[in-house]
Amino acid sequence: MTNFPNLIDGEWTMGTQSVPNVNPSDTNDVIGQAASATTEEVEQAIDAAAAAQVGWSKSTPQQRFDILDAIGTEILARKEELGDLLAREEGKTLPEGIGEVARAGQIFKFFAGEALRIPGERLESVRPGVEVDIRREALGVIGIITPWNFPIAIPAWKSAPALCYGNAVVMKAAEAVPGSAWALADIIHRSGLPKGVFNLVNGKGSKIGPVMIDHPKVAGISFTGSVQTGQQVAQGCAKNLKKVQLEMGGKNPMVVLDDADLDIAVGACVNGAFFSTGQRCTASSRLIVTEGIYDAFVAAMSKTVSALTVGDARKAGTQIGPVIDQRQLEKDLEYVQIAQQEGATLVCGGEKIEGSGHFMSPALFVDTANHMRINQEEVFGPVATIIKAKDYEEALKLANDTEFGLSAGICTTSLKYATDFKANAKAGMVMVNLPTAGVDYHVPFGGTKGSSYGSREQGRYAAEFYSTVKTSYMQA
Ligand code: UN1
Repeated sequence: MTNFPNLIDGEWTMGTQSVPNVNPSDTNDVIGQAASATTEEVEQAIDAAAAAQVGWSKSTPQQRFDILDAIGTEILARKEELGDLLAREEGKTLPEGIGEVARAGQIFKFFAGEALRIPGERLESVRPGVEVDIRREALGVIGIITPWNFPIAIPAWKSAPALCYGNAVVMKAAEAVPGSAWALADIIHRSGLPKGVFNLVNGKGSKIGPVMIDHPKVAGISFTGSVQTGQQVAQGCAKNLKKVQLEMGGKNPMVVLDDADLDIAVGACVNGAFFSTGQRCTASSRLIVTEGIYDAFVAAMSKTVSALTVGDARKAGTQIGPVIDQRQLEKDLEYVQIAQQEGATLVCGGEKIEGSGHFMSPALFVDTANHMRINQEEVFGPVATIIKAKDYEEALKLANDTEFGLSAGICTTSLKYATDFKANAKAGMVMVNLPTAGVDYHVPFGGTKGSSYGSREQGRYAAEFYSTVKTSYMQA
C-alpha cells in the first residue's frame, strides 16, 4: 500500500486526514491512502507559493527550460509505469493511460520551449523621444483545480504553462485520482524547481476550492470540472477580482453525412463516444446522421458497439474500462432510464455488469430528438444517442442547438460541407473525419457557450491566462 502525501513548501505531508484510493476495475484493490488537506494546510501552501514565486518569477528562460524539460523527460521515460498507475486508479485502458502520460510529458517539453520564447513587443510612442515596450509577466500564485478523467494530462497542461511564465502553483487534484497527481508532484519536486513553487493540496473540493478562491495571495484559478462547480468558482473569482479560466462540460455533436466513408464514421463515433468510457468532456455523445446513410450507420454502429470488450482497465484486450465510481455508474444508468422514458430506443448496452468493478455495457440509443434531456444534459459516461436529420442544413442546426460548445465533428467526403461546418459549427474545436475527443497538445483547447469561460488553455494561447501584460514608457 502506498501513501500519496501532499507537497507543501517542499515537504511531503500526510496531514491528519486521509482517504483510500480505490481501483474502479476492482474495488477490493485499494491502491493507497491519499492525504486530504485541511484549510490550514491549504493556507500554508498558498503562503509558501507566494513567498517562492518572487524568486521564481526572476528565473531565466534557460533555468525554466531546463527544469520543465527535465520534468518532461522523466515523465516520458516512465510512461508505462505511470500509465499503469493511471489506468489502475482512473479506469481508462492501459494504452490510453500510457498515451495520456506521454501527452503530459510532451506538454512539459512544449512549455520548456515556450519559456525560451516568452514574447514581448517594442513600439514607437506617439510622443517624440518616448519609447514603449510591452512584456508578459507572471501573474503570481495560480490555484489549479483538476478533474479525475485526465489524472495527469490536465494537471500537466495547467501546471506546465503556470511554471513556464514564472508563476507558483497550488494544485488540488480530484479525490478519485490522487496517485497520478502525486507522481507528477514527485517528479516536479526532484526537478530542481525551488521549494514552495509547486504545491499539492489534494482533498475535498468543497473545502479547498473556497480557500483558494478567497485567499488574497492567489491571483488566478484554472479549473476543469462540472458546469455547476465552475459557476461557483467564477462567481467567487469575480467577487474577489481574480483571473479565472474554466473548462466544463460538453454535449458534442458528431454529424455523419450521406457521403461519409462509413468505416471512418463508425470508427470516429465509437472512439469519440465510448473510449475512456465516455468520460471526456470532448466525448461525441450526440451522433447526428442524415437519412441516406442512417440505416447502414445504425447497423454498423450497433454491431461494433455491442462487440466492444468491457473489462479491467489493465487487462490486455479491454476496450472499455469501468466507470469511475459507484455514484457515476448510478448516474449513467439513471440516464439510460431517462432516455427510455423520453421515448428513445435502446439499441444495445446500458446495463450494469456484475463484478468487483463499476462496469456497464456501452449504451447506444436511436429514435431520439434533440430536445430530449438525453441530448441536452451531459452524462459523462458510455452513453450515446443517434438523431436522424433530413440533410446537412438540418444536421448543422441540430448540432448547434445545445447550451454547450466544446467540440463538434463531421464525417463527410464533401469539401463543401466540411468547409461550411468548420465555419458554422458553434464550438471551440471542430473535427473533420476525426473523433470529437483526442486533441493535440500544442494548440489551443477550449470551447464556446457553456463549455468554457476565460481564455484558452494549451499551446501558446495559454500565455493569455498565465501571464499579465505590462506596458512601459521611457523617455531616453
Ligand atoms: C481530449 O479529448 O483529448 O476533461 C482531452 C476533458 C477535457 C480534455 C479532453 N478537458 O475531457
